[in-house]
Amino acid sequence: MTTEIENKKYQSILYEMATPGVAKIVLNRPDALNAFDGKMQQEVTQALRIAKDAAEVKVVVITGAGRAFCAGQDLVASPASLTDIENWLRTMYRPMLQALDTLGKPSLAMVNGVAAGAGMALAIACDFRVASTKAKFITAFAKIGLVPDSGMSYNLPRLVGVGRAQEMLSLGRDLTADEAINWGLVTRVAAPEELEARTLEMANYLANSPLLAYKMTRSMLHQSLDLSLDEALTLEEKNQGIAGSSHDFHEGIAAFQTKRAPVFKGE
Ligand code: LHQ
Repeated sequence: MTTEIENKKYQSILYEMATPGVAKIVLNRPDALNAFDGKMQQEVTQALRIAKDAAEVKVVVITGAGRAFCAGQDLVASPASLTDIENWLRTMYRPMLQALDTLGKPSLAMVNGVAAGAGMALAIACDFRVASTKAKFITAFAKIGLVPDSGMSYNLPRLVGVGRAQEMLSLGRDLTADEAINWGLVTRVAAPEELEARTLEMANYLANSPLLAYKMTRSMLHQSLDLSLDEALTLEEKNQGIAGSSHDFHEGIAAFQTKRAPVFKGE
């Protein structure tokens, strides 16, 4: 497998196959709570692009090494990030967020500990989040005089609503895992020792699901808030036409009629 060869190129992450079909990206600067040092954003971007093109990868899981998921921008080791933030965001974060958005495969954040600032932004840019009971969600930006970035102003209100997003961003409201699940910010909460198993359970379910339909569904949901009902109905008709002529639809019908489990191909 290419995994070991790839790992030699990485300094701030690990990239490996967790199970057949499921690639895992580990943010790997545990001494700095996996804070983004520039290199890390570039390596995550690179790993996401590799995962996108790899036929054997159906789902991507992102997690952190050690006790944290990610503490956001490294506020010590990357002076350039503090002198020209606009350029830093454009060159370091934008490619990573766009690589995630155009992955074309389900992404899961396995939130093992604190997710702060751009680290929380990365977690909420993933399609799903499984959080350890030790996880904490901290927007952090306002505490250092900043506005939300890395897609947080876009993704947070979509997940929790504008009022709650405002509360987290402007009133410094941090969330525990239990609060996050009540707010709809995470999909599942697991004990730390069960986190990986619960995450892989969900990842494996997705890996065996009709991934063409997944991809179109995700795109439809992302567009939905900006469409009129008429436009949404048109998009549904068009995409259902495509899904309805897919291998997976015919397989789904055949499996139902013969009372067996479907075997989807994502085609
Ligand atoms: C860190 C960091 C860190 C370096 C912990 N950097 N070392 C984009 C573009 C450009 C500019 C700015 O921002 C952005 C987007 C953003 O992400 S803004 C938000 C940046 N992040 C933060 O403001 C969070 C800062 N960290 C914290 O508030 C705390 O560390 C949290 C709440 C995450 C965890 O607290 P504790 O569990 O109490 O851990 P700790 O504070 O003791 O940290 C452990 C170590 O990790 C410590 O180092 P040390 O050598 O003393 O053991 C920290 O300095 C280091 N660390 N976050 N972002």
